[in-house]
Amino acid sequence: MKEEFKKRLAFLKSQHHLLVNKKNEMLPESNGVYARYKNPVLTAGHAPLTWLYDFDPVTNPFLMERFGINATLNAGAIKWKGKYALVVRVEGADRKSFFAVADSYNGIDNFQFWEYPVLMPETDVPDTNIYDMRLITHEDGWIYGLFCTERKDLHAIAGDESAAIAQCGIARTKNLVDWERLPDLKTPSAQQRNVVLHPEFVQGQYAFYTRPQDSFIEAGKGGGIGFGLAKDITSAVIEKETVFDHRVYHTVAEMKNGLGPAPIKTSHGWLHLAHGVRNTAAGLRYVLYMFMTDLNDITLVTYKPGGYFLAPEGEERTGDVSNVVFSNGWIADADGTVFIYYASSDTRIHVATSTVEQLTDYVINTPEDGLRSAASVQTIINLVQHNYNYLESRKEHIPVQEAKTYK
Ligand code: M1P
Repeated sequence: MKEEFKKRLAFLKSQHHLLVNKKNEMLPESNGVYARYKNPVLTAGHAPLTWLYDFDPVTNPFLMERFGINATLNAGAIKWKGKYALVVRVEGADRKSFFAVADSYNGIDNFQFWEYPVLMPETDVPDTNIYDMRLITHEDGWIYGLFCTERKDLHAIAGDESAAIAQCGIARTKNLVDWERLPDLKTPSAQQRNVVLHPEFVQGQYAFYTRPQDSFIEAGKGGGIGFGLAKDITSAVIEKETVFDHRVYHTVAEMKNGLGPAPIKTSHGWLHLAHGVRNTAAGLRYVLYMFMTDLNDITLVTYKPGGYFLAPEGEERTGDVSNVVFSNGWIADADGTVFIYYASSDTRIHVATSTVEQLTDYVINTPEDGLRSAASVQTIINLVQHNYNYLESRKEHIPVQEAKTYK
């Protein structure tokens, strides 16, 4: 083996080892709702070297990459055999996404990819691109993976090579390795993305959260996050789709929204994490928001805090598609800790931690969006007056000047 080859191989291995074994740490500053962490939990650099390189000096004398990985993003999440497992959207340099499992013992660092990416079976109409899997442990005993399957729009006008059709692909597994592909979901809408399966039966049927859209990018008259029931998961058809979390003018979900992971059941209701999109001069801006629905009527939104829950910060703001945060995976541990996995700018995956108790407090006690500037000011006035009343009740007299800056 040539000296140069050996040196480069040793360098690649040590760099990879350092990255995968890097310790993560919770950042001290926090809004009290969740904590962010210093390092992303997964990046393109975490991909196993065996996926990238041919290590045979005869067939690859320059030890060049033979397959490029561009990004790791939008991961489904599940607690699996005591570990925190992510089914990651991995995007190659060829712009095709595929799924791969990575797991970690503590959920915040040392994520390692499994040996091979997921071999997802195709339907009769092969997928061109698959991405953004939601993992759902359903009460029927299966683990479902719902994802976006994208194919070329065969009815597009001649010369349009970008027109595509997005639909919901469905697969199920018992071990995260062998997947049974089921027929794609059928709904009354032209296209679908961000479809999630509810973990429990509703009226004896499979319950889906949908995101109807008129075209590949535009939600159009689709209007928001929808809901529908299907009798059979092995040929799932939603006859009636009803939007229950609407897009609203001048809110974080003005242009588009979509559900994130499957909701977490709490004693107060179902906790939901979703993404919302607004358009700006600099392009689309994606943030995460939360809401809660009723335990019995799961399409009844009972609490919806105003504004975003999490928006990109610092290096999260830049990447392949800048100014984006997106989440389709979280894990609630038995002790109430919640690990929220979110991708920034379609490039890398991060974790934020909170608890079911904190998130429930957040959705119940954060004021709703008043939909007008004056309403936002009134919300602040209410808070200030509440604080003064509280301080007065405790007979804590604060000088006027100090009161102005009291935090
Ligand atoms: O680029 C941002 C996101 O855009 C799409 O989400 P949505 O359909 O809600 O607009 C998806 O392609 C998603 O993967 C991507 O992160």
